[in-house]
Amino acid sequence: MEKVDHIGIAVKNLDDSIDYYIHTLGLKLLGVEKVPQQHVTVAFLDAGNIKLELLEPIGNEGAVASFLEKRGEGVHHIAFGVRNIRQRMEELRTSGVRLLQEEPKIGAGGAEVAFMHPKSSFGVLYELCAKRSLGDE
Ligand code: CMX
Repeated sequence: MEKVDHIGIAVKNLDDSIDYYIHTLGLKLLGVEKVPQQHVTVAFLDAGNIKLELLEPIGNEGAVASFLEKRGEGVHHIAFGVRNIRQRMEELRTSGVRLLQEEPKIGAGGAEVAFMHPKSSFGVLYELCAKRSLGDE
């Protein structure tokens, strides 16, 4: 893994939480984007060395809606930036890590993403995230 790229935080209301992060905590809003493939609208905030990704569910389907229903608002996942996502997925699979998909999916910003099941990662939902600008080697 290269580094932690962002921390995903599930929220019920994006506008209310953005207001808190910008005006109370003083972070800078980088952008807001709908990611229908993941059933979420996301907002990225600049937190210095990493970003925070606020995740508001679109409708009642999808992982974030289910998370909010069962566990309430809070930290949802940690995303590692990787260069060659397919190679990392294969290495993790070989090491016995349970991945949630065979192939990467498209996430926010057009990045290729894949998730590791929290049950094989000591209770943490980890994401692998390959930005287009990093490219696959
Ligand atoms: N972090 C840690 N543990 C989690 C979790 C999370 N975010 N979400 C679920 N779990 C745990 C649950 O607590 C539960 O544990 P117990 O059995 O001990 O109670 C177990 O995982 C199964 O959870 P569940 O509520 O039954 O939920 P599902 O199995 O339906 O889904 C998961 C869990 C991880 C497979 C699903 O959330 C998933 O596929 N996530 C990947 C995609 C995703 O999260 N997309 C949203 C982000 C998109 C983006 O960043 O753009």
